[in-house]
Amino acid sequence: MASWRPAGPVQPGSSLARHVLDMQRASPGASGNFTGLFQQIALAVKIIHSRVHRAGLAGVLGLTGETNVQGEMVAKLDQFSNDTLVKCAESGGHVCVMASEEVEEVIPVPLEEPAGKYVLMFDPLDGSGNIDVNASIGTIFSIYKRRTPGEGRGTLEDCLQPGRDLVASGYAIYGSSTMFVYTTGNGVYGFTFDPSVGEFFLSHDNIRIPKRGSIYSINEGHYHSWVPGMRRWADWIKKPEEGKKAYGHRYIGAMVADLHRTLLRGGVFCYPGSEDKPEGKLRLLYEAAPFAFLVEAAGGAASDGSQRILDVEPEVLHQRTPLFIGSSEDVSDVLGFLQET
Ligand code: P6P
Repeated sequence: MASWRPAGPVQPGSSLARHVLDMQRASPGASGNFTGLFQQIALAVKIIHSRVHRAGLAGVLGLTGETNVQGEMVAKLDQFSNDTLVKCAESGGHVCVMASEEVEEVIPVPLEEPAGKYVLMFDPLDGSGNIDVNASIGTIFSIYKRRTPGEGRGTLEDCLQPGRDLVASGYAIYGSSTMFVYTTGNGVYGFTFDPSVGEFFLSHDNIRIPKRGSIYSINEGHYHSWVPGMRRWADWIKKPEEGKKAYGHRYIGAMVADLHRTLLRGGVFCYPGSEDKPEGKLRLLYEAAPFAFLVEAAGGAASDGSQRILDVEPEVLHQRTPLFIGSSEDVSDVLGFLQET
């Protein structure tokens, strides 16, 4: 089983705001900008939480009639979540540029706002296909330091950074309760939202992923499109053998939910490429890299099938990548099958 210390009783010292402040104090040279940006992200998540939890009543279900850069129909809640994150983070001088899975180009900071030293990228509402069936969905974010010199507006170059240069990443999951999970690379911490107080409180202290789990998570419906090594692994993982139990299968269809379970319980999540789409479906900058940073910080592994996700150098903003992520031994098993001749 995964290990994390259940936090003690709710108290001011266990709030997300305080935890981030302590993290910032522990990092030499960190400025208040980091804490300020985190508080803006947390505010956006609280607003999205509020809308998600009354989506069925607030007329935000359904589609806007537009399609996003991925060619996917944009749900009203996707659009609302995207706009909320932009509006919360664009002021205060913490970021120099933003980018969103929902928006084709980089999102500039308004000219009337000062440009900061961080880059914020996000998938505002991941798994939005689950909205109308009341299944878990989530928000994923990444924070980098700007790469371009000076203090002006950031550019595409500031966004195209490998995951190993992340300053922080995290996600919110809007499920039976809303949780906020983040890392700065030094431990992974989970906070549960208390709507009666309007704050997140530490509930999962220093999450560690087991070296091996007992659940595999993949959309078996794509089985016949996979490369042979992927099909051999999928056949092997569910077959009991001497010294190896058959793994259980779980697949929620929203990466945040599947990876939250994987982080807490162990096991492996795979979204491989296929013969006609070798790069797969998931986005490197908005989904794979932030989760790879989290899972590696919890002691796990994340690969694109041939290299660490965190070492992949992005060339375009909406680059896709195959993803194999979770317990280190389970990820290693998948790579073994993929690399067999
Ligand atoms: P499929 C949601 O649309 C998403 O981007 C991820 O959150 C999820 O893991 C994946 O796509 C699901 O894709 O092909 O299994 O429906």
